Amino acid sequence: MAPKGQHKYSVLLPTYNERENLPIITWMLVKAFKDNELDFEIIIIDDASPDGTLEIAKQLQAAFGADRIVLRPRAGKLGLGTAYIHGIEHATGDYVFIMDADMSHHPKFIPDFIKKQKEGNFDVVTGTRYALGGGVHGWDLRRKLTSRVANFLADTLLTPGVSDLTGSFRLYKKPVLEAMIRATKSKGYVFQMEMMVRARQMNFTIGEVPITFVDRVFGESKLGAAEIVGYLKGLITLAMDI
Ligand SMILES: Nc1nc2c(ncn2[C@@H]2O[C@H](COP(=O)(O)OP(=O)(O)O)[C@@H](O)[C@H]2O)c(=O)[nH]1
Ligand SMILES: *[C@@H]1O[C@H](CO)[C@@H](O)[C@H](O)[C@H]1NC(C)=O
Ligand SMILES: [Mg+2]
Repeated sequence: MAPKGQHKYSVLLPTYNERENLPIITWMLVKAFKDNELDFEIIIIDDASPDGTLEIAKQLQAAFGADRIVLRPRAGKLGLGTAYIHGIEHATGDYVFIMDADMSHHPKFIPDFIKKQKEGNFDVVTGTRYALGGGVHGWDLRRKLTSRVANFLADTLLTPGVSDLTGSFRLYKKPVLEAMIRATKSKGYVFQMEMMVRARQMNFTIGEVPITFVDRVFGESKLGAAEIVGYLKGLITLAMDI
């Protein structure tokens, strides 16, 4: 158990059809926190995945305890933005990690985020694939281009002062995340990006750590043509709004 007076970290883990990935990422997260003697909880927000992810989540809760694994399921696929809002409502940590459940965001970087946050008492620490030695592995050319173009467009239109705007592996002070969420209007894939734009507008301090992003091994990406069109629409709306 973590020593008294220490911080507590809540991890928001949105899942949609992640039954193969969820046990691995959960186990690695538990290990990362325990090895570093940190207090934590993992909040799984499953959107009624047809592959039975929630059943797996319940088994993990039985194995690791209800204080460590918190289940916040919803009745349908309602999207990522609202999943974070739903998840944080019951978070008990004073710091919050947001990451993907598909192993693209590796729990081994958790201590790097925490170290960086402490270094500058940053409000937000963001993982970056595009600076400081970060990288992307396992993506085909099309996916790499999509990501680069999305980042370039966002960077040019929004000038947020963060090098990896479309990435989503981040650590927040909980009240800061709540304030950012309150200021954010979009709901889909643009949500994370708008949050960073709002963070800058509110003068929150942002630290960056290099991460490597590895493409998912199990399951499929939920980023299809509809999401890309939605992203572009959201980006333009956001650019006109700031
Ligand atoms: N709860 C919930 N999770 C989602 C939804 N869409 C995607 N996810 C999860 O969000 C994370 C990122 O999704 P992913 O498909 O890997 O996006 P990509 O990495 O951009 O291809 C994964 O953990 C997904 O399971 C959704 O509508 N609801
Ligand atoms: C952020 O900082 C700028 C420059 O110092 C200042 O003009 C602005 O009012 C600040 N914004 C907020 C929300 O504090
Ligand atoms: Mg993914």
